[in-house]
Amino acid sequence: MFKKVLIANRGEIALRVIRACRELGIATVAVHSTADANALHVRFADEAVCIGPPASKESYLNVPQLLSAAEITRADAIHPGYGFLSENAEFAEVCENCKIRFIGPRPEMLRLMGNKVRARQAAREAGLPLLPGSPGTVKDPREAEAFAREIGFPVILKAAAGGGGKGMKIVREPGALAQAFSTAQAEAVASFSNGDLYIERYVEKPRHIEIQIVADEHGNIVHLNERECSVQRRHQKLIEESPSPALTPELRKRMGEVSVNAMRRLAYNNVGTIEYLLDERGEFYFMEMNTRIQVEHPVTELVTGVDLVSEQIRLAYGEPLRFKQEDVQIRGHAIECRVNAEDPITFAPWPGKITGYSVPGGYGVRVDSGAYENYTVLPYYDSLLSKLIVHAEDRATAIRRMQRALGEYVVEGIRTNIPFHRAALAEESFQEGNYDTRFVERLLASETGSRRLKKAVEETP
Ligand code: MV4
Repeated sequence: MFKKVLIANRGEIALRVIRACRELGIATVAVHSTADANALHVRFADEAVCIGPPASKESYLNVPQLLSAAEITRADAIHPGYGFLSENAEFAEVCENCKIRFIGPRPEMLRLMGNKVRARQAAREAGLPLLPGSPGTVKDPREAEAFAREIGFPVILKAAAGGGGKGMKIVREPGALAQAFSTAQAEAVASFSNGDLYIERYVEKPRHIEIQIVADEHGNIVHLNERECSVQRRHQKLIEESPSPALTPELRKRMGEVSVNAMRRLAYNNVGTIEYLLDERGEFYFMEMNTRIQVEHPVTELVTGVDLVSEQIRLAYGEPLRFKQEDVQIRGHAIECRVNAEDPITFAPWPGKITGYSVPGGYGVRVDSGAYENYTVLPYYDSLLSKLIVHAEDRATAIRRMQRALGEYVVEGIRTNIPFHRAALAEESFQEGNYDTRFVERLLASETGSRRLKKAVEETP
């Protein structure tokens, strides 16, 4: 097994990786910016190296600094966590060239899935269902219009280098195509320095369902069922759950099987997630693939009993998967609420010092967080403060447990979105499991939703 792993990340995911390493008997190296000197991942790791000033570009994204830190500490592997360099093919390549194992898929897999047009082509060749759309990039509005007439309106223009909704434009009629094309292209150039666009049929009220994959270096591939991630705002997930209330056992089996078959054809390795859109008719379509451990991995861990981070590290070392598809079962239900340091109504980031802090606990409650009393939430990084995850025998019990846990959570000195989560869990559509990607938008626009949210803000001490 690896002797020493450097964690090229911060916050709760750095802690999560350190914990897995400790249980595997692997020494750990934390890296941190000057602003993160007091962070928990720095304290919990065996060693820590300061890699630069607060700005991510100069620290957590600073490849030469990270490699120097790995070399002086003699780390034999780097775990990138999520975000930052986790899906950066060049970084993964540089690690391998320096004889440091990158804990993740091979660089070419990161490169393939990083380009949404190439990923879409690879997915089709691997047998995954796609929405009708352009087979490659569309050069100009004229070509886009030709495809749109073939597909039928509404259509959506997406950036080849995109993901996360940037450079995306919905087009409802032929007359709006030219303008949408130039706006999407300009956005894509500004965000990714790549203006390539492709076009697809637009699905009005999709659910976001993703399948978790684990694959070893010996051709064994298993799926760990789905996560339902439809509760999002501006492409930021807020609540995830597993299993999805939208899937029948038959659909779950089918989505799992086509995903595994596709990953076999691509010779995928390590952990990964295939994102699908599920339409109102129960048809699913490949959207994109994430080649990293994801924020919401704990819901899968709780219902399958698989320690995904530990498994990921073993897989990167070359160990075979220790279970088969038949061994994977669904035990109960898990829900995750992302607790962000932000205003619960405007969603504006709210960094600052946490003056009072008490975390929920008890049966079936897990909190993954780098926060503690007197910790200062920094303005330089994302606003995720904590992941509150519950596990119960069924969905109704899990919802009640989450409501109980949210009620126990005390965070003083800053604002958090805990009141938003209380309002969301109280929604009938959430409780019935009858929601889609427009859920948050509807909650905020509705009389009962906004009233509940205001009340939850007042009731949160
Ligand atoms: C779509 C779509 C509807 N139809 N594609 C959003 C982010 C990017 N990964 C893809 N996204 C979407 N693609 C077609 N053909 C709707 C979305 C979408 C969405 C998807 C998943 C979760 C939340 C979403 C919120 C708005 C739009």
